[in-house]
Amino acid sequence: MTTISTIPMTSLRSQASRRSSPVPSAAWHLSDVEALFELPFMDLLFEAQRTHRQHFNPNEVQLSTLLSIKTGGCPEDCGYCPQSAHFDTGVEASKLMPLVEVVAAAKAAKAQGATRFCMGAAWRSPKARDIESVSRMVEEVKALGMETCMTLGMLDEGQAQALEEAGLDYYNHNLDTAPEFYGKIISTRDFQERLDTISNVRKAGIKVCCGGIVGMGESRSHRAGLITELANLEPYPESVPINQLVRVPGTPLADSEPVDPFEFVRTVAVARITMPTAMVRLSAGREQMDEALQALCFVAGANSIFYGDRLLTTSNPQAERDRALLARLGIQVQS
Ligand code: SAM
Ligand code: DTB
Ligand code: SF4
Repeated sequence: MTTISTIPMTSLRSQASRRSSPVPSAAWHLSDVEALFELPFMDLLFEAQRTHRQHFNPNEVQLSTLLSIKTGGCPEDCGYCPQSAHFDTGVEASKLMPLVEVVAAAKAAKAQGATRFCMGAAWRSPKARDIESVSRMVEEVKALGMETCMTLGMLDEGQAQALEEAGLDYYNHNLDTAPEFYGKIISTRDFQERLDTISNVRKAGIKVCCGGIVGMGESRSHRAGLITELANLEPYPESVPINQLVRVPGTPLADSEPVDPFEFVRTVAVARITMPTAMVRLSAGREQMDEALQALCFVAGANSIFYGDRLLTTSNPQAERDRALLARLGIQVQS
C-alpha cells in the first residue's frame, strides 16, 4: 500500500522550507513534483493544509479585482485566449481605457472590499507611450490605497524599471503550461521569452505574479512540469494564479475535455506545497465550479481569488455570491 510515509515527503518537506529561505536552494525535480500529484488525495490535501497553516491564517483570503484596460485585437495566438486577433470570438478590439474610467473602476472595487487592483492589456508588449499612460494609472490607483498589479505582455528592463518607479507592486506574466507543451498552445512567442520578462520584472524590484492554466489538454506530467518551473524560479513567485481554462467559443481550445475537478484541486495543493509562502490564487474558471469545489481549493491552500463580476472578457461569480460563500466558510477577507 502506498502511504504518505512511503513517498519522499520528508525530503520534500525540507526542500519546501529551504525554498522559502534566501539561501540558494536545491531545485525541485520533476519526479518529486509528480510524486506529490500521485499521493492519495487525503494525504496530499493534509500536507497542503499543514504547509498552508505554517505560513498563513487558514481562515483568510485576499481579494483582487481585474479590469481589462485594453481589450482584444492581440497579435499573439494563445490558443485559450478570446482576445487574440487570430480567432473569431466576438470580442471587439478597443483602445486603451481613459485614466478617469480606470480610477472609477478601482474606486468601485475598493468599495466592494478588494485590496488589489489588477489591470490587464491585450498586448504582445507595450509601446513607450503605453508605459507612460499606464504609469499614470498605477500612480492614481495606488493613491487610493490599493495594491497595484498589471499584465501587459512582454517587458524589457527599462519598461519594468519605469513601472517600478510609478509604484507598481506586482506584474502578472504567466508561464501558462509546461515548456514541453507550450508550443502546442502558442506559436507567436516561446517559453524563454516568458522567462526573460519575469527576470526583467524581478530585476526592477517588482513582485512577480506568475502561474498557469489547467484544462488545456495537458497531461498530469505537464501540470507537474508547470509547477516545477514555477517553484524553481529564483525566488519563486510571490503570487501564483492557477486558472481553470474558460472554454471560449471560437478559440482553438473551446472543445477541450474538461479536467477532473479533483485534478484541479491537486494542482492547487501541489502549488501550495512547493511554494509555501506564495499567495496561491484560485483564478479563472470559478464560475464553472460549484461552491464545494471552491471550498476544497481553499483546503488545498488557495488563499486569494479574483473578486468582481468580470475577469477580463469573461464572467466571474457575482461579488455578493462570493461574500456569501466566504461567510458560510467563516473566511475573513484580508485587509
Ligand atoms: N497579454 C498579456 C499576457 O498574455 O501576458 C496579459 C493578458 S493575458 C489575458 C493574462 C493571462 O490570462 C494569460 O496568461 C492566461 O493565463 C489567462 N487567460 C487568458 N484566457 C484565458 C482563458 N480562456 N481561461 C483561463 N485563463 C485565461
Ligand atoms: C491570470 O492568471 N488570470 C487572469 C489574470 N491573470 C490577468 C485573467 C483570466 C482571463 C480569463 C479570460 C477572460 O476573461 O478573458
Ligand atoms: Fe494576447 Fe495575452 Fe491573450 Fe495571449 S493571453 S492572446 S498575449 S491577451
